[in-house]
Amino acid sequence: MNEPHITLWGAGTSRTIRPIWVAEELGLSYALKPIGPRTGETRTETYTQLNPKQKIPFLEDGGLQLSESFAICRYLVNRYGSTATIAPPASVEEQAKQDEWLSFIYGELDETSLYILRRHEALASIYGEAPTAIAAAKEYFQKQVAVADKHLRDNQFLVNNKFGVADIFLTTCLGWAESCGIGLSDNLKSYQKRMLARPGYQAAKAQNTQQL
Ligand SMILES: N[C@@H](CCC(=O)N[C@@H](CS)C(=O)NCC(=O)O)C(=O)O
Repeated sequence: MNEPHITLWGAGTSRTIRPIWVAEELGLSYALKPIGPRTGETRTETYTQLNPKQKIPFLEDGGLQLSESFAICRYLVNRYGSTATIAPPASVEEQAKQDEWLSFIYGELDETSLYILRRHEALASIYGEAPTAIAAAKEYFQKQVAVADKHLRDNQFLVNNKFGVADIFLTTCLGWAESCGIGLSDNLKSYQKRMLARPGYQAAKAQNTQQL
């Protein structure tokens, strides 16, 4: 197989680490362009031509150009995954169960809870103060994450008891939640500890926090 020619754009956030973590777990060689949010780097003419959304993360792989952390991670595993690393879903049903978790985590934990918190707490100077929305988002996060918590009482991982993209999304949301002052249950903390101990995560963290 030819050496992949992958470029990942974006570093420094809970979303940018997702594709980096997948790439590290898969043992891919990739070039990282560690541009950061709100630095102006996502708004340059060159980057805007690549990604008119002016957002990170972003992937280039040969002729493929892809935005959205969910789509990038899913693509990398389906394209380069193996049973030795992260296996692509073995069946349509397994893909469906993974998508169920991913949609849930991305929709309910990331966008509906944590991103609301971020916009109206740390980024309130841009998006406005909204104390009621902040309190509701914290409560909503706890209600939703309880579903994953319950599942993880009987399972090591989210899907089919093997590590996958859904675990990467949940783990990044748990860390993000903690940084917003949301407490986690002991069960979620022990799951998080196992995920963060993975060499793939450690390598990704070093890449994601490199000097911009
Ligand atoms: N739905 C997108 C969200 C991407 C996103 O909002 N990224 C933020 C950083 S975490 C960003 O690029 N902000 C750009 C900016 O504000 O300059 C994804 O999951 O990739």
